Amino acid sequence: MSDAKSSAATKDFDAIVVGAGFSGMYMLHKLRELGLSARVFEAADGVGGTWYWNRYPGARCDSESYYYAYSFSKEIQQEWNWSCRYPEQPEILRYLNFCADKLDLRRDIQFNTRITGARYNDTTHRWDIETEDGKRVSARYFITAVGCLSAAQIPNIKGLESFRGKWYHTGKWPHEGVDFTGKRVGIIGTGSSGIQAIPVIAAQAKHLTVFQRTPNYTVPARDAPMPADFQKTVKATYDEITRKTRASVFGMPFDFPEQSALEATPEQRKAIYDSWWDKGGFGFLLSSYNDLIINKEANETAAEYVRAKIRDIVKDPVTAEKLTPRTYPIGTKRPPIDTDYYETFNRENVTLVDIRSLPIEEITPKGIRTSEAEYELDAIVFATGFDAMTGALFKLGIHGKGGIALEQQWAHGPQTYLGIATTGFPNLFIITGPGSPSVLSNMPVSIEQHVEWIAGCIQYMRAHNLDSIEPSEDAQRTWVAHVNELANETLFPQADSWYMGANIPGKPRVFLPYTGGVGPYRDRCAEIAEKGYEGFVMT
Ligand code: FAD
Ligand code: N01
Repeated sequence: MSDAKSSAATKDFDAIVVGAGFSGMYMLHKLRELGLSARVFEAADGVGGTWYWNRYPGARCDSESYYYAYSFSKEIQQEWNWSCRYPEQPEILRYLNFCADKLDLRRDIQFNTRITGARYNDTTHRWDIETEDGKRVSARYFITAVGCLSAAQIPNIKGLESFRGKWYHTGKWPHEGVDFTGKRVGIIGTGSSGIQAIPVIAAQAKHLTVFQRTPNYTVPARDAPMPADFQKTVKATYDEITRKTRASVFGMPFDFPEQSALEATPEQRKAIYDSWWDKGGFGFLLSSYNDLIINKEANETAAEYVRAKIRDIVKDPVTAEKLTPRTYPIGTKRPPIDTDYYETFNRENVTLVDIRSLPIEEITPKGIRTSEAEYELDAIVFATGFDAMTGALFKLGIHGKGGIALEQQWAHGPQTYLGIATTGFPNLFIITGPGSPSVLSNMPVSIEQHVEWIAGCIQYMRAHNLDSIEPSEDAQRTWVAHVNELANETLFPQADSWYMGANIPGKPRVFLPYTGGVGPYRDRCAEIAEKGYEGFVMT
């Protein structure tokens, strides 16, 4: 029997989900399968999450289309056709809308509704949830599907309000698009978003000035139309592809390489790196050698290869040097892939400003002033990223047992068990939370695994007449230590990345995702469930 009932003041559901991207959509589908009353709240006026918001020029995925998709529905897999290797944002948004139609999801999604408060009620043992406009709902299970990269980060630069031109953040791009024809544009940020946007904006704008704080290593994407015979093969072998992604390290259907970069001769290495550079995509880092992310010397061979490519591609040696990353190992910031990124700096209408040595001092009515010069601009694009993994969670205003705020509980870094749950917050489930593989993987694979695990857990609780679940303090402490220990065996902590919280002033420096791999993580979660949710306290 479902808890669903409504009154004038509150509506009660079995489960409330926040967010209608890949995560929230599938979660709703699974909750319905269990026969639960469920409601999804979504701030946007449509489904899609990341692909609803990130409409900047050049936005596309960098996981390949045939596995950057749901795998749970054979019908969806067989009916949907991808046009190319890395589809652009509108195509992925169309796909997610297609899935929402197919699963008839919209009738249980309340759009244009932001959740601003969620309190665990110590008396009713339910979650009391508040929307931005002051409406209240309650639920036994509170499931966050708010996305790891959904809280846009606009740096606090003096004078922004005085700027007379227009400004935009890549993650909140206007739906009607922006025409930069004839405009002088400045872009701040050279992460994945900047690297995708820069070549496209440069081709349109009168002039583009790129304000770069840290140079990035990027590898060509080599996008191409999806050959019909490949599409056919993929459709015929989806089961095998899915099996591989689920057992893999990064949620992609590739075999993990067996050789160390240090076992190869320089000539052999060059041949391997050349071949992956020519194929394009993440294979360069993930399929060439097995030790690039754990051994500094091995890593340096790949880093040096990319540095040489920059020198080859970029004609002006001063610009090439500015674009060359030297201060962190390759792959330790989320690797971008690109289409003509380094080549774009050969254009006459593109200027690169190194704001590490010549910092931005202020935004003026006319443009951006660094310690050296003022750049007159008609538009500024912030490609400055997100308050990753915890930003959107904290904005939910979550308070657990005894009224403790999640933000307070995690003041020194996230404390979770499996990245799914946290002590003191019963029946709160966090999809792709910190301490799970999430952003270190092809995300639909990790999202599906979390959604299915949560659904299995709720089913178990109902079958055993259990009211609440939360991690034991011991299990959580052991998991957090394990996550940190594994991260410290890699080179990841050596970069000032958003994985480390380094992009947000004052954020604790903790490596946020789980580095142990999608397959092993999945097995551990399954084992814990099989042992009656070992490490959890259930009442
Ligand atoms: P999201 O898609 O972020 O959806 C979260 C939703 O929650 C949003 O719609 C948001 O509006 C809503 N929400 C948040 N807070 C509230 C609130 N308080 N109240 C109401 N609603 C709220 N991953 C990959 O694996 N491969 C890729 O190629 C890839 N490309 C990416 C490209 C870009 C530009 C970005 C930004 C990310 C990319 N990612 C990629 C990561 C991507 O975020 C995930 O793949 C996936 O889309 C996440 O889905 P989600 O449903 O968990 O979160
Ligand atoms: O954000 P980022 P993003 N002053 O944080 C700079 C996914 N994604 O939106 O390196 C000046 O990576 C910052 O400089 P620095 C993917 O997971 C995927 O690009 O901190 N500069 C950096 O250059 C990705 O990793 C795709 O020194 C400032 C940039 O802004 C994640 O989303 C596409 C600054 C931010 O880079 C985030 O990517 C897009 C300041 N105050 C996104 N603050 C795909 O291709 C920040 N910067 C799939």
